[in-house]
Amino acid sequence: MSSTEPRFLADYRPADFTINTVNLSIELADTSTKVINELELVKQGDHQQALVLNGEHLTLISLVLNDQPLHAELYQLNDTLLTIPASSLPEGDSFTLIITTEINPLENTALEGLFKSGDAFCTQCEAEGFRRISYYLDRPDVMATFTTKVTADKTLYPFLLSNGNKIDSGDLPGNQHFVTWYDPFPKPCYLFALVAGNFDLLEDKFTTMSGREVALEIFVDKGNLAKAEHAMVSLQKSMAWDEQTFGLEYDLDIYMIVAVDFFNMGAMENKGLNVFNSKFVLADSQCATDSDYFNIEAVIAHEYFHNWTGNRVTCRDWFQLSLKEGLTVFRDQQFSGDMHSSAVTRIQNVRVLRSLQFAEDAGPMAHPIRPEKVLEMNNFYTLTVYEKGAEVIRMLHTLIGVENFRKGMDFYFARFDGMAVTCDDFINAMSDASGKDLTQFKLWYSQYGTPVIKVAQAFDAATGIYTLTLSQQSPVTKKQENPQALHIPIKIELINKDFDTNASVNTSNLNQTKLLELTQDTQTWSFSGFSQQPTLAMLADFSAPVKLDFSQDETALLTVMKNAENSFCRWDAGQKLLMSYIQHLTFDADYVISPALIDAINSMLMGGEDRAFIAEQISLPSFDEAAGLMIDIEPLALFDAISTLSLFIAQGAQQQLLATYQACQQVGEEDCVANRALKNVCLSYLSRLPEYQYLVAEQYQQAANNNDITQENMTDTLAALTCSAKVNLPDLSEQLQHFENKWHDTTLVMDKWFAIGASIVSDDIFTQLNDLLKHPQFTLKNPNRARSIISAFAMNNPKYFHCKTGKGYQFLAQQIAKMNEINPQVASRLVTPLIQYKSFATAHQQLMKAELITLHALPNLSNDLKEKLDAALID
Ligand code: B3K
Ligand code: ZN
Repeated sequence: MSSTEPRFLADYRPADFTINTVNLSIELADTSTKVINELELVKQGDHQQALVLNGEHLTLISLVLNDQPLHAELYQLNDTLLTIPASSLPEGDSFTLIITTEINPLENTALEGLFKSGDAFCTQCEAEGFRRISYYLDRPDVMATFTTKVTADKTLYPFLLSNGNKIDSGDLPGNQHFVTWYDPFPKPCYLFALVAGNFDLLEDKFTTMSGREVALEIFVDKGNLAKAEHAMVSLQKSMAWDEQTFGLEYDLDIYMIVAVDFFNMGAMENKGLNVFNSKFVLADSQCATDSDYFNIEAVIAHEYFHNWTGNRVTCRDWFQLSLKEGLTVFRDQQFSGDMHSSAVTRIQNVRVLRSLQFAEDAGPMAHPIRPEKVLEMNNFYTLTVYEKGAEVIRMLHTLIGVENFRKGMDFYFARFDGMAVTCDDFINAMSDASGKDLTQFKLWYSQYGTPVIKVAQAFDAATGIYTLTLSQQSPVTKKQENPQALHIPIKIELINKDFDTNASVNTSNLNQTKLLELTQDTQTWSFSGFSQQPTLAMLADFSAPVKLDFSQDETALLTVMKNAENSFCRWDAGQKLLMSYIQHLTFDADYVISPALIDAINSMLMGGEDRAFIAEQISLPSFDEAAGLMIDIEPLALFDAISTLSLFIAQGAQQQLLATYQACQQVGEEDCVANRALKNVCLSYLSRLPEYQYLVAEQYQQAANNNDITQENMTDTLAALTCSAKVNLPDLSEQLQHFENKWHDTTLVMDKWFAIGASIVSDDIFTQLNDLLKHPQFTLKNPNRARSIISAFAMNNPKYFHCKTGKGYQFLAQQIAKMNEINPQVASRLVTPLIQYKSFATAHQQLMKAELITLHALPNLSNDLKEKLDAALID
């Protein structure tokens, strides 16, 4: 339907017309919803351009221009545009246009625009979904005030919601009723929302720092009220945090969140009316895991923070997406770090970056955080724009310091409130606030790929001078022939203690922490006062999203693990050590692992760190994290290497793993999340040894099948089930049966059940997958459910996804082909593991590529998939 021509950042032009006010009247009906859209338009400047409005999947009923019907010969209509030539427009700069259209929400399985989620109506307009509701200037720099009247059946849809404040409501004949909303803040149409349904409502309030009372309302499916408490508390915490940290206060009298089951992504920050995937709202300890709780809090915060970074100040065009997303992810990460352990939060963010974003940045869809060419905008809600975008903001924060950063935020809002701006505008505000020249820093917005930093060290014993030389290289490719040196903050720690003797090697007897600013291709720094060579801990706090070309021997890594003050460096050194074994074992399955590793694991387990941190320390790099550090990956050898290492640790450290498992079980409510995290990592090791597998069964019983229901816990249940599935333990099928019987009515928990089913490490997996697809509760129309089988298999079952027959790749491609017809956006996300085929060894590459070619030949190939397949299959 949409244009098949890409758009370019360089082609940005301001709009020829703008819209001041929008008066919408929407009469809801399943297959024929009527939309009356009254616009006040103003010509921008002196020109004779046509008015060109976007519109897709709309049935046009009528057009009225300045109160006169506009007849068909006076405009042009095609599948994506409504064009009113200048000759048909009235004299003068301002005019009104009333557009009446009809749409079919029930048929809308793409879940963009207005659609049905179960029995409720809801909308998703970002990026370009409003054009599926009415003809409009669907671009973020056109900002209007919206008045929205929603009409629907009173029994089926007692709640009729839209943005802003409720200004009118009433009953109508035929059991219909209406509510009218007015949003005083001008906004782009991507922030428009409408919801209609029959919900349970959780109400609370928040008093802002200036003393205004804001009504907080969370709408959930009937029967789920108790599960919304955590979301409500998270919202209140987010509101308080943004006031304390950035002085940002909420602006409307009401903040509403609606949880729906059918949603393409996590949530959406529509002004005053967030729509959420129910996965990021509903929780109680019986049915949600600790990471569900964490994620709910983070996503609630993220959407709330958008009210300022995104809504009050928005993007000039979609190429600037990271302006709001990178910044808002940075803000939610800081918030999570403040609410929980900042060290563990940072580690978890870095794991995501290294395992998924680095792969994206090395694959065919690699793009700068501000892309320059886009065919389907929805393809650019990426780990690069979000997570690397947040790293770029974090680097800025590191370079100018917390106070200047705050000052820069104040400048940004003072200058741009109510406007649609660019990433450069943001950086300029930061530069003005700090007095720092950020010209070179801006290259992070236009260059793509993960830079590699090469590290060289020298030590002169005679002078006690330690010299560090760093060189940077961004990828050189056809798309990026001559990458420039970036401005990279590199935090280092020079450790002055010997691992073995604990003797000081520095006259001051303190570790030295430095912030180096790498701005050239190669740069050297010298540090004096050492009696022997210090040990280098690179990239404290992971100060930049880069890869290191730096090999450190076991002794140096053990020194960093033990003596670095920076917790990230302590963790990272341990991961490097583990990774070096994984690498050796991938190339040589008989490689002999040093028993020193067991000592290291034992001392981590007995170390004084907090238990959530220890859990991160002893967790092996995931398949994807390890793959990200390799080339020509032999996936099966890598899978076996990780399994071998895991078994080696389980055997060698079993006593301490068991002791830790038991110790964590005995702790009460205090730090229960950290205790469960560590306990369950121990269990995953122990489950590899037959003599401890009874622990898995015991834990499942206690957590999922307990006489005392208050003792039941989803984190522990799922951890036990995951062990059963990974090791394919004999109890697995009984446990899965029990779980299904217990939870068949709870959608979100059944998603977990499907995901476990898809990740069983068993030669029967393809039969199992087909059975799951035929399960009465399976449907590709619900994105969570679709992902619970398809993504869970492709992401969590590497042994069979990469099996050498190619069946795993074929399974994924077949599901994508079906999904292309139902929901192109979800189909396009699912294709990620296949388009990264070039990182794998030749035999796998060929099998994956064959599937991509088949997909490329599909009839009705969506733009979403086409853009990725074209990129993947070029040359
Ligand atoms: N802004 C939305 C994402 C919209 C995705 C459109 N395909 C949610 C968020 O980032 O907060
Ligand atoms: Zn966002």
